Amino acid sequence: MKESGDIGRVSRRSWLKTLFCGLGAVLVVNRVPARAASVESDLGSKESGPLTVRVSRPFDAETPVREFTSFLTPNHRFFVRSHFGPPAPDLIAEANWKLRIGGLVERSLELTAGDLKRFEPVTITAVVQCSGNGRAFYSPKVPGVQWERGAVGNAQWTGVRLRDLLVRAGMKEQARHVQFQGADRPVVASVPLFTRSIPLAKAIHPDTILAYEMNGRPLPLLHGAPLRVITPGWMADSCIKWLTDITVQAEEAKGYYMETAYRVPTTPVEPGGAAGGPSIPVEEMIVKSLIATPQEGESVKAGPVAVQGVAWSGEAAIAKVEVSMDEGKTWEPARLTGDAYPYAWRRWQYIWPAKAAGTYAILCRATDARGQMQPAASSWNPGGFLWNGWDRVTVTVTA
Ligand SMILES: Nc1nc2c(c(=O)[nH]1)N[C@H]1C(S)=C(S)[C@@H](COP(=O)(O)O)O[C@H]1N2
Ligand SMILES: [Mo]
Repeated sequence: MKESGDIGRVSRRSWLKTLFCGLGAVLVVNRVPARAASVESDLGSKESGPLTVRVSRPFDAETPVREFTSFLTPNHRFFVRSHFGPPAPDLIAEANWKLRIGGLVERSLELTAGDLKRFEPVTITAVVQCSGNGRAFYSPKVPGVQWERGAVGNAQWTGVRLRDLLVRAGMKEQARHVQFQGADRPVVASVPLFTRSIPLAKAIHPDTILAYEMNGRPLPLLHGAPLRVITPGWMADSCIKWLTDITVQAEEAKGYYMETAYRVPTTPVEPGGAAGGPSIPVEEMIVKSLIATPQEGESVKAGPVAVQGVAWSGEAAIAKVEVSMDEGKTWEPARLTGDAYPYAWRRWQYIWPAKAAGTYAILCRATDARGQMQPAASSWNPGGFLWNGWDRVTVTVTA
C-alpha cells in the first residue's frame, strides 16, 4: 500500500515514462500488482496511448500501427510480450547477474556484463515479431493473446555474436542445438519455464547476437535487460529475454514451449481442428506488410493521399509491395522507400488519387525475393501463428 501512495505522487506521464524506460518502473509493476489495472486505463485500450494493452498482467501490449511510418520503432513504443513478466529484480541486478554457458562444451563459462563488453560489439537492425501477431484475424478464433497488427517492431540491436561465445567455450562434436533460459519465472511453480532452443546452424550464424542495447540505449527491462537473444529473420519466441543460461545440446529443448507451443502443422488442419498432428517449431518469419497510414477509420480529404507502410520477410528481401483499392481484384505497385537492410523492414509508399467522397478499403500485399506473396488470408492453424493475410484499412474520403 505504501508503494501505491508513492506512485500517486508521481505524475502519470513521468510514471509511464519510467515504466517503459527503466528498471525502477518494473520494480513498481512487480511490487504493486494492484497497479496493473491502472496501466490499462492509463494507456487506453484503444490506440490512444503509447501502446495498446492486450493483457495487463503479465503486461502484453502492441504498438499502434501509425508508429510504423518510422524506420526504427522507439523503445518505449515497442510491443511487449512475455509469459510471466520480468524476473525478480535481484536476479538481474548487475552485481548478481551472470551468463552461464555449459552443456556440450569444452569449457563452461560464466560471464559478467563487463566480460561481455570485451567481445567485439555488433549492431544489427532487425524486425522482432511475435508469432501470434495477427492471431485475432483467424476464424474461428484461436485462444491466446488476441494480437491484431502491432506485435512487431524494427529496432537496432547491439551486442555480441553468440558464435564468439560458443567458440570461446569450445563446442563438442555432438552439439546440434543451443538452449536458452531467461531469469523470468512463472508465479506458480508447476507451470513450465520458458525454455527454448535454436538449431546450431542459426546459433553460429554471424548475425545471431546477444543484445545489451536497443536503438543505442541500454536494453530496457521489459525488452530483456540485461541481455537477450536476437535471431534476425526469425520469430520473436526465439529471442529469449533476461538471458542467464546457454546450454549446448545434442537435442532440441524439452518442455511445453518447444514440444507443444510455438509449433505449426506440416499438413493442413481444417479450421477449428485440434493440434496434435505432425508439426514443426515456428522459426523464420514469412512475408508480410502493414499499412501504417492512413489509419483505420480515418477521414481524408479528396486528392492525393499518401498510403505508407512497412514490409518484411524473415531472411529474404522484399521484392515488391502492391496496393489494391478494389478488394484485391487489381493491384498497383507501391514505391519501396529508404535503404534495404537484411532483416530490417522496408518502408513503402503509394500515392492514392482519392477522387470521390465515400468509404474505401485500402489493401496491401508484399512479395519477397523468393517469390513468396502474402495471401488474402493465412491458413488456419491451432496456435493461431504466422498470420500474414493482406493488410486492410477502411477510410472515408470527404469532398
Ligand atoms: N525469457 C523470456 N523471453 C521471451 C519471452 C518470455 O516469456 N520469457 N517471450 C518471447 C515472446 S513470445 C516474444 S513475442 C518476445 C517479445 O519481445 P519484446 O517484449 O521485446 O517485444 O520475447 C520472447 N522472449
Ligand atoms: Mo510471442
